[in-house]
Amino acid sequence: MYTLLSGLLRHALKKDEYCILILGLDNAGKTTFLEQTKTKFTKNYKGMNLGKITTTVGLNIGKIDISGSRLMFWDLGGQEELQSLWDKYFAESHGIIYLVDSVDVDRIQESKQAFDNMLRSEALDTVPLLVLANKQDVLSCATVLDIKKAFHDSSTHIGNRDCMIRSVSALTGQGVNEGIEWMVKCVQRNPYRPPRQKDGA
Ligand SMILES: Nc1nc2c(ncn2[C@@H]2O[C@H](COP(=O)(O)OP(=O)(O)OP(=O)(O)O)[C@@H](O)[C@H]2O)c(=O)[nH]1
Ligand SMILES: [Mg+2]
Repeated sequence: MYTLLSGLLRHALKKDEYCILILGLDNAGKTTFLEQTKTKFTKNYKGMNLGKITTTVGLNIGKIDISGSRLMFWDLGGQEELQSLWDKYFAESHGIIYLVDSVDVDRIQESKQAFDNMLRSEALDTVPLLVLANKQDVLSCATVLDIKKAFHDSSTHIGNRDCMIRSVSALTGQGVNEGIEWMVKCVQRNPYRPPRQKDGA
């Protein structure tokens, strides 16, 4: 009886867990986005000062619970020499959040190139993609439409997976909730990448 009850309890406490990679060039705002996400979705979370985040050399990990699921985030460093490490994480990922620095218009093509390289990996087939035009709090930034145009011919690699581009400010938090809520719906309905089962604690 005890074994049955404890087994049922363990089952009830299990959570579907999805791994979301946060990618983009260095300085795009990935770590700021992760910290903002944790702040918004974790009660009483006291994270680091968003204005004091420095470049990521390895990776940052974070988790939130949302809509009955757990999202595990892996925020990888975006510097050129670190981009070759991204594909080590592709096979285990359920979703990609790709940040573009809308202020640094000189690097938008470089960002598109890194995006296309990433999409060439078959390990990412069927994985939902959320492209975020970040730093929209800065008046002089490129608009979502500008970024859409710049990334237009990448659509040939996208196929029929869920894909969305939207504006965000990781610093002020504008658009962060909507982006995360979109992503959780996509990973939950994607039949090709079932979740991992983890203890809910
Ligand atoms: N104005 C503005 N600045 C931002 C925003 N998001 C990030 N930043 C700034 O951009 C700089 C880089 O942010 P990070 O979060 O470290 O960027 P990253 O993509 O993690 O960079 P790497 O770790 O080097 O790959 C920091 O000075 C942030 O404060 C934003 O939405 N608006
Ligand atoms: Mg970083």
